[in-house]
Amino acid sequence: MPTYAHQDTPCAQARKSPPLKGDEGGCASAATRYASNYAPFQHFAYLSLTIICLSLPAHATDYKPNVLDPRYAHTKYGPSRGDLVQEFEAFTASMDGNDDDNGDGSVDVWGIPEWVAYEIKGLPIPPRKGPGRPSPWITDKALYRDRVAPNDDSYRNSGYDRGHMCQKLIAFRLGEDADWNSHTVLNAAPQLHEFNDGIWGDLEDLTAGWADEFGQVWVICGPVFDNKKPSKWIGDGNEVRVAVPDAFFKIVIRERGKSIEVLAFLYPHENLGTRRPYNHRPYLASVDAIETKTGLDFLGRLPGAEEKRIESKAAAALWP
Ligand SMILES: [Ca+2]
Ligand SMILES: [Ca+2]
Ligand SMILES: [Ca+2]
Ligand SMILES: [Ca+2]
Repeated sequence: MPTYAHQDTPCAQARKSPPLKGDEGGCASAATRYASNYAPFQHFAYLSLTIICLSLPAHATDYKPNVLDPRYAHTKYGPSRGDLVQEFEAFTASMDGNDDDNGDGSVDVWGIPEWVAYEIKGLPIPPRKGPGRPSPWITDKALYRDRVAPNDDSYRNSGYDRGHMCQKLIAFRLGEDADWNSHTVLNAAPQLHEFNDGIWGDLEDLTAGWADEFGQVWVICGPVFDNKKPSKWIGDGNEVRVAVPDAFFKIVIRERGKSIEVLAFLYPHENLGTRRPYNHRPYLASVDAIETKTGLDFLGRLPGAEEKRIESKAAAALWP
């Protein structure tokens, strides 16, 4: 089973992430606390903070408090490894790092998560609409400084949506702060608007509905690149480049007694229609196919024979 470090805030986690250089902070809330505790310096601190805030670029949206809920096991069904793993209340994200994903001997940095995993618990009255969203999207300051994560600038005017891997409304099930914190580039990948607002959004709604019907489901989703090598990028000038996926996968798991049932989907990143109802059946895939394309390993907690059996076949139909 994966053992991911727990932390209180994304900032704290960023400081712990081993591949990164030392982070001297960057949490505005910490600076604010400091200022209010030292009265003689308060005026000076306030002025300084004002100057700092005025000179901050437009990407300075900050996280809200990220309090992890121990009732959730977002990575219960994998993947069994992660790059730069950060836990959020509503999901766990693994940002792609400075590694060589396609094994060609040179480092590649995608600017997006390799996977995002989350548990969705069913609700008797699911939310239909969440609160307002931050603009611009949040970045991780340490990862941004190391040019591993983009900020919102890379997406702006790129022609692509900031596609949520864990949907805003699904995150909102855990509250307003969880909803807010879902607007992080660690939970985003460039998506065509027709794809994001179309078949991808429809599957998100279906997935939330399955959680309500079956009590809980687990989701793992992320990008797929042909030959594990991105061919399209966004990000101009000095902006951090962000790879545009060729396809997206989503694996949905539900528990039935001691076993599990799985629906695995693989969608080409295209306009697959803009009207409901969508036909998701042609995109059902085997977990094996997704593991081959991504190099990730899912469902590692199952006994070997069962893992093999479940992963080898695509489901014949969606759940009712
Ligand atoms: Ca990687
Ligand atoms: Ca990489
Ligand atoms: Ca490479
Ligand atoms: Ca597996």
